[in-house]
Amino acid sequence: MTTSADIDPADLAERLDDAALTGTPIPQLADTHAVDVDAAYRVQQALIARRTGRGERLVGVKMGLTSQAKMAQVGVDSPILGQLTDTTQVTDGGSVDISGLIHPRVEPEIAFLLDRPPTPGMPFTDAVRAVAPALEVIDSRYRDFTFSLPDVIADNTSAALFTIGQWQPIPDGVDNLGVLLDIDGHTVQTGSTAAILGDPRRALAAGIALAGRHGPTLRAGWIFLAGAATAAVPLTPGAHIRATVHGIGTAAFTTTGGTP
Ligand code: OOG
Ligand code: MG
Repeated sequence: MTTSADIDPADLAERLDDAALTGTPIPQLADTHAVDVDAAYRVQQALIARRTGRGERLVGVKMGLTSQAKMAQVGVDSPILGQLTDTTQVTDGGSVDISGLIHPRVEPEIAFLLDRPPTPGMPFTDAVRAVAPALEVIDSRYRDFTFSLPDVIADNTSAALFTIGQWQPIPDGVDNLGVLLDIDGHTVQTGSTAAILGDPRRALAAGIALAGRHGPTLRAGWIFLAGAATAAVPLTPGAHIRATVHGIGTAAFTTTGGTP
């Protein structure tokens, strides 16, 4: 077992990157490396550096594990921050081939559009220009979708794909909006934005704090995903997926591809 002082973030990032590129799951890093939370964010940064080096562009960040439903599903109980790139955004109403993914799941979310680089304590309506319903596809690069807190941070919080619905003006309240996840017209998950740390504005505050400590620097125009309000559901090819956030609208895509 190594200690977190002598792990090589670039080496661990390469393992995770290869797993994603080849669609081949890997053992947890924590099985062989004593990666703590700080070191795990360094691995995530090295992973994103590999991807931006290939031409991907950062377009935002995402919170993970901000609801009890999500924490219980994966057995990790601490909010985490991941990064979103342009090539992983699926157009609202579009279709996406998921055959390269390992064991994808989909979850309904609420997204914020950052109006300026947010700072701790900045009023929500100063930091955020618009809100939108969103879908996130997560795909752990670890075998059996099983991981520790540092593992999932290093793996860019299982981020795979995301879709943002139409941006809307900030409604009077964002803290108790009904959330639905529909697959092929059947509602498979129901929840409320209240499940997201009691109020998704707290997810923004938590994200600002995590970004301040571990990076990246948040920018005007970036997307901020607040984290799923419900548990995630396995994603299969040939499915029509829709998230509804009451009072805000819907976000949807269709999957194609062979069995993942
Ligand atoms: C970790 C990512 C969690 C969310 O919205 O809670 C996440 C995972 O569940 O694999 O994106
Ligand atoms: Mg998510």
